[in-house]
Amino acid sequence: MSEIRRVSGRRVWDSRGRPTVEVEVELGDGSIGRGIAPAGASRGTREAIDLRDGGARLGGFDVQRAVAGVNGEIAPHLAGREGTDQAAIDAALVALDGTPNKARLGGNALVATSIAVLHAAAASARRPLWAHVAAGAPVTLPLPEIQILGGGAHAGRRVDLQDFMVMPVGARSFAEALEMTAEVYLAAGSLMKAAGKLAGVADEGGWWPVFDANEEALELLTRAIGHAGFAAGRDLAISLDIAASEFGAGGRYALGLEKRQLDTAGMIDLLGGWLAAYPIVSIEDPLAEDDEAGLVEFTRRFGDRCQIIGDDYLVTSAARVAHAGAVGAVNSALIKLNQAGTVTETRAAFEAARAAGMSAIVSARSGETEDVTITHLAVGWNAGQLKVGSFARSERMAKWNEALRIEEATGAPFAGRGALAPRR
Ligand code: 2PG
Ligand code: MG
Repeated sequence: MSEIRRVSGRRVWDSRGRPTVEVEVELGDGSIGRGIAPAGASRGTREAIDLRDGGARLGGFDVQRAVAGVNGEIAPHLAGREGTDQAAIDAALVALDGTPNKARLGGNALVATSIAVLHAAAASARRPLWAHVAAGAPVTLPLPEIQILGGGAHAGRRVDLQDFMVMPVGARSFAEALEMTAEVYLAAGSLMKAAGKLAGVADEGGWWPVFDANEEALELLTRAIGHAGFAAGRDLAISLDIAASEFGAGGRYALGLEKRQLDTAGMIDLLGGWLAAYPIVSIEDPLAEDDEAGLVEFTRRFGDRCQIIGDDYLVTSAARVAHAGAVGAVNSALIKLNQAGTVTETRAAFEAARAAGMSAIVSARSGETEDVTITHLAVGWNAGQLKVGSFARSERMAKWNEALRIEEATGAPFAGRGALAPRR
């Protein structure tokens, strides 16, 4: 009775006010699941491609064709199939699309469908999603990575770097981690306001800074941790997403804010200087996705003391994660559902990271919704880390708050500092 009875797609709206795809799946036993596709702004070139209508209307972002594909092609293709066999459903979706990057039906249509099927199966088993995906294995509450300042493509490129985040490494529980972060978020906002450096909030809810140099953000963040009454490094540490593919290619990096160009060696030295001067425990995409030699060199020099995450470079691909592990390009993998396009492929990338000895961070996108699936995956897969954006706006807070509920319901341990790479 858990065969798929109904699949329906509709257009809903994301946190940037752009159209996105929602899919609802109903099984024969009446269980219903729902999934909504998120959307990135700084994307890796090898990600699954969202199907957008283009043209002048709605900035070209409309998804009528993707929704039509759900209702016209995906629904009849999945009807009658076993809804609890996620791997078979996802394989059927990939085969139906037929392209290597999901461009025909759209990564947005596929990922929303795949998530909806997963939720329906959990409902059919009468289990919360985290428990359904854990399948009896031990779980932990993830160490959160929370944005305080937003930059890069999420804030009009006012600073070059994209995410200035904190990780509450001294917290003993997820609840305490959020409370500590709330103090730092407030402190950062008031320090920036007092200094005349606050321009609003960026796409993921972090403060939008008016700085003259990228390093000012690091100084401010370190000061905000202290101002909130914490020890920088011991209680809360800094995590950066450089998103270097946004301003670098072919071994050249153009820092627009500081009006200077660096080569790969210059970027590595710049970041190495920051690692020495600030309590940084994690750096994502320190070099561009096409700069594998640079990533290998960066990891060789700093991988023994800092988590080095691949996002644009790995694009949640099991094959790319395995390759990166073999060449030593990063020691951690960002895991995003819509980069891969289905739950099964996302899980495979996560398992590849584990097999390569890397840490893993389940991550949201800059365009999000009330969908809280990633919180459940981070807990249920025992990923250890979760990246959702800032500590404001309900598409972010919904995901943090869901983890509070899971922590209360399970009493599961908090992953804490031990979740970070390098794994010892
Ligand atoms: C990233 C994400 C989240 P986007 O680069 O890690 O910050 O951004 O969804 O725009 O790719
Ligand atoms: Mg990133």
